[in-house]
This record gives sequence, structure tokens and C-alpha cells, in this order.
Amino acid sequence: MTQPGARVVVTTEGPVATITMTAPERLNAVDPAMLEELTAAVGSLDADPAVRVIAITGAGRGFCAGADLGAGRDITPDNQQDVDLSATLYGAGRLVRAIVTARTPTVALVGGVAAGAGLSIALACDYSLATESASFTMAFVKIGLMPDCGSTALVAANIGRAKALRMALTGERIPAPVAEAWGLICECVADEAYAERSRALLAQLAGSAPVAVAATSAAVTAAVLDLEAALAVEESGQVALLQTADFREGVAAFLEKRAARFQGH
Ligand code: LHQ
Repeated sequence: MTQPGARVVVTTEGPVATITMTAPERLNAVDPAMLEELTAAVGSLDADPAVRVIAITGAGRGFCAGADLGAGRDITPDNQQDVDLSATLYGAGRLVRAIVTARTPTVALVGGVAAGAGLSIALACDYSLATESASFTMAFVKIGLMPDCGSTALVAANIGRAKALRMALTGERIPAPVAEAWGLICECVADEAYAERSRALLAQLAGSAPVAVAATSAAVTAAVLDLEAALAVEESGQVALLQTADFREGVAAFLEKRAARFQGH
């Protein structure tokens, strides 16, 4: 168990390890330090043979609202904001890569909204279980960005190009029951059944043959997902978009709770 007050809390119960993103006041939006801790936690749990399943979840009413759009805002001049979010961009890419390549089965337990990088974290896992009241959004378009953190590939691999473009171009919030029907996530359960279903699923995966499970996940992933190609295209595109006035306007509009006025530069 990590120290109290930590933004990333790791608990283990027998063979089941749970990583909890813990910034509930911002729906667990992630900053570079959290991303580094999350990646390190996935790596060390994956290397521990006593751990047979890794769950990733969020504290409070959200799963993860993506990059922390307020990170460093008060302490860095405006023209440094891009630098800060680039660190988030690459840090989130490393986390998604660590989850996708983990040999231990990974489960996203999604009890609330998953947005931007939060959506990628959920979809990177081998299994995504959500409550009926959870929701999923690519969000990026609303702040003048393109999807990143592998989501161009992760989303399209699950639901196809048409619905992936629908999510990417509208930023609409997809309710968990619809996400399940589309194949975006593995399973959606009634809120009151979520705790029990989570326990049963984690117990089942923890009892599966570890080498077979690792081979299965790697094979299915290899068949449908070129994560490295997606990350390369996304990261070069996003680094350019982080320099735009439209991105700065998008973030300012979100933080000021108003509609963005994009100008195309
Ligand atoms: C937040 C956030 C947030 C800070 C809610 N940050 N505070 C990485 C880096 C580099 C390049 C770009 O790409 C990336 C990856 C990304 O993830 S970019 C995408 C970043 N995420 C977003 O754009 C999503 C922003 N959030 C939202 O659109 C909404 O909050 C959602 C739809 C997630 C939830 O809406 P509601 O349920 O209505 O909640 P809310 O908006 O009222 O948020 C609750 C609080 O959380 C609120 O703070 P307040 O003090 O007013 O209670 C928000 O400001 C805060 N929050 N997301 N990403």
C-alpha cells in the first residue's frame, strides 16, 4: 500500500493488485508525476509473479478525465504551458504502452467518466468493466487537439473507423451501455452489481493460467493493434497542435467553463 495522500495508491489482496488514480477533485485527471508513478506501478506489479491480475480504477465519481488541464497553470508562464502538456503526452504514451505490453492481465474498473488519456488507459487494459452510469469521450476536439495516447488505434480497433471518427470529431460522451453495445468496452453492469461483478472477474482472471493468458492477450493485440505506429503519428501531430492558439483557447475555455472560439491557427 502506498502512503496516504498519494495520487497513485496500490493495494494487493492475495493475487489481485489494484492501482487507484486518486485525484478525485479533478476526476483523476493525470499529470506527469502521476503518469510516471502509474507506469512504475504497472511495471513492478507485472514483474511480481505473486500478482496474477492488475486492476486499474479511479477514486470518487470519475475514472480519469485525461490530461490535467490545470497542471502548472499558476506556476508557469503561459508560453510554458505547451512544455508541461508535452510531458503529459509522452508520459501517457509510456503508460499505455506498459499496460498493453504487460504479461499480467489488466482490468479497467470504470465507475465514472473516462476522457482523453483516461479513455486510452481504460481501453489499453485487457478487460474493461464499467458501471451503467460511466461514460466515455475522446474530448480532444473540444480543446483544439487530435486524439492521442494510442486512442486513434485503440478506439478504431474496438468499434471501427466510422464510430471512431464519430467519437473523435464530436467529442460526444458515450454512455457505458452504448459503449458495450458498440464493442468499445468489454462489459457494462448495473451500478449495484458492479462491486460483486468486479470481485468475481478479478478472481476468475487471477485463477487463469498465467502463461496462457499472457500469450492470448499478446496474440489478440498483435492481430488488431499497431500501437507503436499510432503513437508515432499521434505524438508528432499533437506536438504541433500544442503550439496553436486554438489549443490555448480550448484549455482556457474549459477552465473558464465557457464555449471555445476557435480561429484556425
Ligand atoms: C479537470 C479535468 C481535466 C483538470 C475535469 N483537467 N481538471 C495529454 C497531454 C498533451 C496533449 C494532449 O493530450 C493529452 C491527453 C489528454 O487527455 S487531452 C484531453 C484532456 N481532457 C479533457 O479535455 C476532458 C476535460 N474534462 C471534461 O470535458 C469534463 O470534465 C468531463 C466530460 C470529463 C466530465 O464532465 P462533468 O461530469 O460535467 O464534470 P466537470 O466538468 O464539472 O468536472 C469536475 C471537476 O473536475 C471540475 O472542477 P471544479 O473545480 O469546477 O469542480 C473540472 O474542472 C475538473 N476537471 N477534467 N482534464
